[in-house]
Amino acid sequence: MKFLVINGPNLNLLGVREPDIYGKEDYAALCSLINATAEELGVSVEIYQSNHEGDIVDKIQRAMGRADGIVINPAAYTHTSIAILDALKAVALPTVEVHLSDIHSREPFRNVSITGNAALKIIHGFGFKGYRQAMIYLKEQIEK
Ligand code: CA2
Repeated sequence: MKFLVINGPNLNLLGVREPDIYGKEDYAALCSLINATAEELGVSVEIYQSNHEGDIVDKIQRAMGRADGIVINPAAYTHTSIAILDALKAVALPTVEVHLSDIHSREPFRNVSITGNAALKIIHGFGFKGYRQAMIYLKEQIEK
């Protein structure tokens, strides 16, 4: 089973600023957790990060026939990107959306997830651990 984990804009800056919201650990630590979870679950994983909407759309399109499921944190594009939503719907791969912070208890513009309309589930507010939860849930759904 192969998972694609996609991280959107500015997540590469983790650990640099806003530790009160996103935690103190850096992006490399997040990738380590994702890789360790993949090993624990016996799945293979590709991790992709981009600051560019179109690149994320291209990556989702290329996942068709190559990945069994997607975990995505579209970051700020969560709240704006119909293009990413359409790409996720087009490839129709089981998808779980994850957010480090609790998007419902922040600014009103973060309360709505456009991309989440293509997700089986949205996990938010659990920090890095949310990625592990997302991968476990995704595997369960694919095996169903
Ligand atoms: O909580 C999340 O995971 C978010 O997807 C993170 C996005 C934000 O726009 C979403 O509303 C919620 C922002 C990621 C930016 O990460 C930074 C990390 C360090 C310093 C600055 C930004």
